[in-house]
Order: sequence, then structure tokens, then C-alpha cells
Amino acid sequence: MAATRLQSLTNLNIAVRQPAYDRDATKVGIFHFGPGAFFRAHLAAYTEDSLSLLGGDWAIDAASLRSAETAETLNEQNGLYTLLVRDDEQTSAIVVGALHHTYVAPRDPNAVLERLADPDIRIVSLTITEKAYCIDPVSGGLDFNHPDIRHDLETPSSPKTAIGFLVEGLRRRHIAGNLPFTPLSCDNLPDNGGMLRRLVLSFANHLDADFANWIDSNVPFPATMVDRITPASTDETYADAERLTGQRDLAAIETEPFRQWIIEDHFACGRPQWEEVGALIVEDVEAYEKMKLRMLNGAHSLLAYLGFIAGYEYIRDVMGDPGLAALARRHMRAAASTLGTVPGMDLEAYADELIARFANRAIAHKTYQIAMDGTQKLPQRLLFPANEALEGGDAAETYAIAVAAWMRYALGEDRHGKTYALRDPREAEIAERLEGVARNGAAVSQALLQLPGLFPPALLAHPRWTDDVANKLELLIQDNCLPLI
Ligand code: CS2
Repeated sequence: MAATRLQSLTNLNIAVRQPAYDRDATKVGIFHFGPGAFFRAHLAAYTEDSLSLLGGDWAIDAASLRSAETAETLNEQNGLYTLLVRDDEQTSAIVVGALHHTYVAPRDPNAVLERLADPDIRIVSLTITEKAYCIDPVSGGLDFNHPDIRHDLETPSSPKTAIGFLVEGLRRRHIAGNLPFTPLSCDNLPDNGGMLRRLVLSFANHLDADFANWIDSNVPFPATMVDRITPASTDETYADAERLTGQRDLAAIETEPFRQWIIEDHFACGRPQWEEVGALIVEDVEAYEKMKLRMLNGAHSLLAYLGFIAGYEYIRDVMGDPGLAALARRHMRAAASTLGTVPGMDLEAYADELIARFANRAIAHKTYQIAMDGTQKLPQRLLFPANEALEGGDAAETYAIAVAAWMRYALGEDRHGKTYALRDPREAEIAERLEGVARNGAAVSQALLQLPGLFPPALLAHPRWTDDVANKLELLIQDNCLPLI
């Protein structure tokens, strides 16, 4: 007999952990943009633990800014979903109850704005990915030419972008004389809180300078460092969730045991005591965030591009190649040397732990998933630290390998001549730049190094390094990886 759909907490297999609080009596205090797998494995999981341990009105409503599919699936299950935690030995399941309703923002922007205006909502968190911040790569500020930003500035009461929603939500609270909510960015951007603040302020300034001043003086934008490796769900995820819970769950996700969350303690009207369930609350997140972006995400991108072009589907398979695993470790050491001291962290031990996490055989994390959106990820993960390394007298060789691998990937054709989509918001621009360009390291690197706003000018002023990139790319184009490792 087919299992019934996960819709309530009855009839769950007895061994499965489930909410240890009264779900129906818990009010919503957080509104979240981007109900994807990462949010469900991270912010929602921490919040679930804090609700179970301490209670409080901190349940979550969410909104998808684009597709309806995830929202519909979650709503059909009353917000319930299974979180599988996998390591080499075992998979365990938790049924999470923290999420209540999920909106589809493009269908009903006003319903989302009404939630944002509700004083019960005290935090508005985001996991929307780098590109959804609509940052102009050249100025580093808000992209006023972005069609959705233009739309939102013309019709602020029916926004499309997260920035548009935040500003209109804050405006409604301001007019009603209510306290603001705290916007909480949980994306892998450098100084994500400060960045969000600058974007929100420049959007608000275009509408009304007095209101922008009110935001400036009253709305905190804490920065965060977030970490949990969370691959896209597969049929195996759904099958394992059903086996462990006894219920069919189309919103199940899987993740690793490790999780880390470091948060600056600036909130306008309270927050859950996430520190009681493992988060670290600090005054300044910058050192941690750089460590994670450079050592974890930088090495991830290096492995994803090299691995993808070498034909490896998953990061764990790339890690099974001793040469590539050693290269990742070498890159982590190079990245660590661009960091000062990170309070409470031993960077060698951190790197060893990253290597073990990447190698987790139970996590099927696609190289193609990490390769996505390279133009949005390269600067903070690889290019800023490469420049700092060069300024410090280092040759930044592993960075040159990573950048050459991204350029090889950007050709959009694998070593067997099979084409693939880059899945990058600047994909069309990249294709245009590469049109008619000879397929050799010098010509291709020359074309891509000139993409506006991508490579910092200070980095381009190191000709030995850019030549190194061209030489390495030439080897990759000739399908000759070995000398790189
Ligand atoms: C990855 C990250 O997809 C990517 O680009 O590098 O999503 C990574 O898995 C997370 O940041 C881990 O916390």
C-alpha cells in the first residue's frame, strides 16, 4: 500500500524526531524569502531546535520570489518536511514544524506585504542567492538598470525583488508608527548585512529621502556567516524520507551533520535564542565570514569547475581523486594565509574538517550545482583573496588554477564536445565575448578578464598572474590537467 502524504504529525514512525512544542499555539515571528533547501536545512533547522528547547513565537512564514512549485508542495504538507541528516554511517530524519505558510510572491505580492507590515513579524530573513540582490557588478551598488529594480521603483506597492519587498514592508511599518523588522541576510556574500543595508538604502532614497533616513537610524542589518552543505534533493532523498518517517514527503531535503551560524547581535525587536542551539552570537562577523567564503566556498568552486570539466558528477568523487583533493587542501592553506586570526578558530583544523566534509560519501553534491552563477561567486571566493595574496608576495597559483578552470567551464562545451548551459545570469554576455575568439588560453582569458566589473582592476595589474591564468587555461583546453596538480 502506498504511504500517505506527510501532512500532520500523526502516524509518524516512532523513531523520528518531531516538534517538541505545540505547533498550533506557536505564532509566526519570522518571515523568510527563499524557501529552498538551504533555508530548510539551516535557519529553519536552528529555529526548530530553539522552538523545541525554549518555545517562543518564532515560527516562520516564507515566500518564494520566483517559482510556485516548492511553495505549493510545502503548503500541501502544512509546512511540514523531513530533514535527513547523512554521514558515512547513517541517515537520521527529523520532521520540522517551524515553517507555517509559504507564499508565492509573484502571484500575490500584497499578501506578502501585509505579512511584512504585521508587527508580529520581527525578523525578515533571506536566502535568495547572490544574484537576487541585484548588485551592479561595476559600481558594487544597486543595479538601477535591472528590469525588476526598475519595475519596483515604478510600482513600489507590487514589488518583484527582495529589495523592493523589504523597502515597501519597512515603509508600511514606518507609516503605521510600528517598530521595523530586522532584515537578516543569510547568503554567501561578503558583509551580507552591510551590503543589504546599502542596497535597501539606495532603493529607499530614490523614493523618499526622509524615509531612507528613518531606515538608516532605526533598522539594524546584522551580518551572518552561514554554513551547511545541502545538495539538491533527489529521488533517493524522497525514498529515504518515506522509509524513515513512514510518510510520503515531496519537500524532503538532505544535508550533512555539520552546521554553523555566526550572527551579529543587532536586532530591532528581539530574536530567538539561537545561541542555545549552537549558533554563535558575535559583535563582528567579518573574520568568520571571510574564512568561510575563502576556505570553504573558494575551494568548493575550485573543485566544482575542475571536477566538472574532468567529468566528475559529485564533489565526493572529485575528492576521491588524490591529486585534486591535495590541490583543494593546498588552496585552503593559501586562502588561510590571507586571513588574520579568526577568534576561537584553528585554521589548520578547520581545513582538515572541510576536507572530511567534502569527502562525505553520503552527500551527493553536484559539481554542476556549485558551478552555477560563477560570475556572482568568483569575486568574494577567489578574486579578492587572490589579489591580497599577490600583494603579500604570494604567487596565488591555486587561484589561477581555479580561475582558469572557471574559464574552461565558461566555454560551455565539455571534453567530449557536449554542450551545457552555464547557468549564470551573465551567460549571454559571456557567450557574446567568446564569439569568434580562438580557443586558446591567451585569447579566451583575455576575453573573459575584460568582463566589466568581474575582475578587480588591482588583480588585473598583476601581469605575471594573468599570464599564469592563460597558461593554465591552455593546458585545460588541451585536456591536460596533470601539470596543474
Ligand atoms: C556552494 C555553497 O553552491 C555553492 O556555491 O559552495 O552552497 C556551499 O555548499 C555552502 O555555502 C555551504 O555552507
